[in-house]
Amino acid sequence: MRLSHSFVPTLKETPSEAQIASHRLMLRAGLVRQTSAGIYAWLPVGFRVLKNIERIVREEQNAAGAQEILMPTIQPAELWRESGRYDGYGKEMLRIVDRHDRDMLYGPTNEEVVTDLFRQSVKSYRELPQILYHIQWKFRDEVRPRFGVMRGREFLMKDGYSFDLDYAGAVVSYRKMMLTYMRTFQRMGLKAIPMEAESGPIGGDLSHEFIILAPTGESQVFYDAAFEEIDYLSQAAGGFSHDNATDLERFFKEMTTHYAATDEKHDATKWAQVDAGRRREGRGIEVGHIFYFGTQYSKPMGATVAGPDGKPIIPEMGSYGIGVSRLVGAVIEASHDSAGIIWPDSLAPFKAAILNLRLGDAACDALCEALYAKLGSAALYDDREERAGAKFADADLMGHPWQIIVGPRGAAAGKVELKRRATGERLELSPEDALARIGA
Ligand code: 5CA
Repeated sequence: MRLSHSFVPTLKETPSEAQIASHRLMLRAGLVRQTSAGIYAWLPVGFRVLKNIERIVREEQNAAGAQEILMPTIQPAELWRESGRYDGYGKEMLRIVDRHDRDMLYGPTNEEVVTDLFRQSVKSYRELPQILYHIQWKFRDEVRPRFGVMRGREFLMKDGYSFDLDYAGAVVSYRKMMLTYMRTFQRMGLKAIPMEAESGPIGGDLSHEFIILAPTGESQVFYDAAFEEIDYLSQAAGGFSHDNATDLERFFKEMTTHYAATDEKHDATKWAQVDAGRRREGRGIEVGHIFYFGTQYSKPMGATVAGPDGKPIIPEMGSYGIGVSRLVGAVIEASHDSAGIIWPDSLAPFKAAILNLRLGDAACDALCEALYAKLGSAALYDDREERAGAKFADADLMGHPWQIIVGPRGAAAGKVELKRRATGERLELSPEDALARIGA
């Protein structure tokens, strides 16, 4: 993308409405703009990050055998009357009446719709287990939308739903999703910790939140540093496979043996038993939440499959959420400095920025164009008529993992400067070596 002709409205001033770093940085770096309270438009740079998060979530869901579908945002109230949640859900639900006076709603979550899909089509025990997921916009009319996309009213969620024949099967699905989540967050450069949680309006009796540490988190959390030492992606000995119930059991045991709790569930006596050097405490942001709720929806909605003896079986269900749009803010909370965002390589909107420090200088222009031709959509080419200082500041603000800096002296000698945003390290290199180093 050429910055001179792109829709990247960066701000020099700190927007006064933003209370936390990620919200300020998302507005300043031109990732999003608010349309109304808690509702945001995603601009090209923010949209790229959102798509990168989606891609990792999708790859890991698919690898675990979950099947992607796309359910509607608008749902009929009828289904929520069947499950018994329509009246109780309260003011957080956006209720809509259509031209035929039918009660509709903008989905805050999809347990009812997915259970309805399932009961229409799945008839035999032989078809189970199944996990279905989608990545779709939700609406919750939060009392206090705040912190930008972290607590929005409209937000993007990955929500998955599992159907099993019995409790033992449901536990395997639950553990499989838990491992899938740990992998997903690790690929995003995040240390997410699973913590036992209340199940709230989703219901059920087994639930875990996935929490990352950041000073602006909404709850106080406590955990054993042992969680940070585990490599969830490793396939080597000691690693975990989600295709194997024994591995999943060992994994779940590991996740539930080490201490981890939010302030709601904190137990000071157990905490005191954790080795002092391994105690980690701070504010936490919830980036995912999983639930096992048995037949809470399948039973009232009459979803059954025929068992081996022809008798109906009511499937055991769970649901699994990841806050896709919240993660954009959460990652920035976990990874920024006073100059701006520091994107992890896996989520960066652009792998590299090319900074042309002397637009109009024949050597600078030629070198930048050649680099841009090589990098294509992986690069943001800063070809604006701006001072070098402004280009440096914007590149740091936007947080590209790499900056390729092209000035007239270097260009004349066939050299560029390569800067790594995370460490500040700078090297003078040939353009070929710079490209090789960033893996292009
Ligand atoms: N049906 C279940 C799981 S699929 C469910 O809705 N779970 S949830 O309510 O916990 O939401 C899942 C995730 O969505 C949360 O962990 C959080 O990361 C994200 N989320 C929830 N509310 C908001 C919000 N108002 N703004 C941004 N993200 C949110």
